[in-house]
Amino acid sequence: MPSNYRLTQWVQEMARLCQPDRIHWCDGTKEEYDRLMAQMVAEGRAIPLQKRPNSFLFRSHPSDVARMEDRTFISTPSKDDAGPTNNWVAPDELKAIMLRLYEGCMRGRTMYIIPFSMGPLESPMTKIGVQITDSPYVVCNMHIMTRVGTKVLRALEAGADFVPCLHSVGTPLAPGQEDVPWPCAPMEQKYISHFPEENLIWSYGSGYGGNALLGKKCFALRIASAMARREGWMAEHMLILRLISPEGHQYHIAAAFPSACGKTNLAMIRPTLPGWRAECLGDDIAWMKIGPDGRLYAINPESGFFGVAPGTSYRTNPAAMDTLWGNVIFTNCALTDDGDVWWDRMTPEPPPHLIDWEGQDWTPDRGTPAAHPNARFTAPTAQCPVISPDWEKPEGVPIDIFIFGGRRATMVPLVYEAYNWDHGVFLGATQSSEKTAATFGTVGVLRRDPFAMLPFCGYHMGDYFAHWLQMGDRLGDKAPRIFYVNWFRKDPEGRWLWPGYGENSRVLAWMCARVDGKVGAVETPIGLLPRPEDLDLRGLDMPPENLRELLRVDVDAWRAEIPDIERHLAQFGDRLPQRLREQLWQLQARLG
Ligand code: GTP
Ligand code: SPV
Ligand code: MN
Repeated sequence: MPSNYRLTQWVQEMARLCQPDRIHWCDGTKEEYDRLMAQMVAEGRAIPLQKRPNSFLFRSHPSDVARMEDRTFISTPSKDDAGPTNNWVAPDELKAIMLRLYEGCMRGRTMYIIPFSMGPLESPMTKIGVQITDSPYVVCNMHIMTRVGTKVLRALEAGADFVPCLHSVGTPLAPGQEDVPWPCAPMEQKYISHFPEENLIWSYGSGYGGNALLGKKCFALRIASAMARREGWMAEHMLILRLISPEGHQYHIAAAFPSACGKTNLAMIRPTLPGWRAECLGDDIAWMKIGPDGRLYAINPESGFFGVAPGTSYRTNPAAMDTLWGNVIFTNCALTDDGDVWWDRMTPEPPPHLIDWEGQDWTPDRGTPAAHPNARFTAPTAQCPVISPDWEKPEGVPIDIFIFGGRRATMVPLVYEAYNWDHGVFLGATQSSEKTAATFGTVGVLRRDPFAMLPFCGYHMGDYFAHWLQMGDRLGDKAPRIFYVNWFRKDPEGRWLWPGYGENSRVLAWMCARVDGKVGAVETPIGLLPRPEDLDLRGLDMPPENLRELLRVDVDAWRAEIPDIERHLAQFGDRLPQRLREQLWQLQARLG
């Protein structure tokens, strides 16, 4: 037990509350990981994969398959400070409800204490957390996703501050009671709660992903975004990528797309444009701070990928496929007869027989997905073959380009550039996307997801917009350029208009040429678009009418979109910055 008074007090208090049978302080070693995995295999919770070294398949309870936005709370003393886009319950009330749930919730189980750091310990941007959990699955995932262990404990002993993260699957065991493979609580007892003014996280009832791996969305986005606003930096739902031109020039790109809208794929892009190369720095979260030279520097606070499995293949994302050679935790993927995992579109043809994510026999004629649409892999970042040698650089990398985007089958062009920072912030603030399986609920419904942070902003979204404007003011002419993309346009038959994946490098190259002032752009009501000849499409077999459609600005459709944008912005009331209201008026004026 470490000699950090606040930490030992907190752990003792939580142990009295949750009443576990045992307490285990995690040291982050491979031995610890192996022991927990062996135990979970013996208990029938994990299936070791014959075909992949040190890799395991887990199947969750069918009710516990994704983040649960309805059960996620930002609990600030005043409802106003959580804003209209967050669920809110007063801290005292929420704590009273949750204390009743936590009481005795770890009976029959082990309480694991996980000291972890978000970011490399040497980085001035790094922050420390301590997660308490009763799920060994969560411990093993945290080993991969964060930096766990004694080094962090030493930092805590030296007095480092930490974010306390309490987690329980909410399924105590009576003496002699047999456990289930994936314990979790019923929906109405699930709570993913944040107390931003105390830098505190309490999660109860779910064992899945962002609900349970508290370093990720809960800490590195919701709590960190609130810290970042107070301290003048940024915590964003963004991948980080280094693109290298044939001349050897480096461009650093950070892109915010909503969940399951292409961050991991873009982060690991294999450019199809001859001579261009790319290195991955992060695939989900960026922490950014203004450096001594006035530019914006980004680090990736994570050390693993918690990636969407379906759709990942050697055709679409070879780097991800090669990352997954071993040391991987798979959740809700299908199992092949020879002891490997499979998911939809992994190979051109499905295997003739599988065990699906619910443990049932599956053959292609079943017509159901073999893996859950939100099936995921947890894999060490360091295993990515295109990881940048600078991915753990303490000071981060200087960002040149921000990209926003989403999944829009119609209307939104392939790419356009913002006229200026304020316009770029307006594009982020009005970002829209069709919903995916990453969050529990209906797939395909269009919604506004500002900066891809709708489920992740730990304070009032109107204040968050103001923070973006203020960061732009501080960055001045060193601010990154801002672009908007849509890889997901479809034709009336439902086929993709744009090939996507590696071919997206053609769009990125245009952005780099814009940054260098080497290429012009067409002024349109919505922003600056490339002319068809500005995109390098050599070697791409695409009908010219597709390109015309991808670069068309449908003024009538955009006019029809205005009332929705107005309604969206109106919900922020007097916390909507006037500068964004002016951007809306300017857009209306340009649309005529
Ligand atoms: P989170 O981990 O939930 O934050 O998701 P993400 O933003 O990292 O999304 P990811 O890269 O995992 O992509 C999600 C799905 O979109 C996968 O099935 C991908 O195959 C698919 N996808 C990604 N990029 C493209 C693209 O350029 N075109 C098309 N058509 N599909 C894409
Ligand atoms: C997302 O939904 O944006 C994810 C997956 O990255 S989870 O960690 O479950 O939130
Ligand atoms: Mn994400």
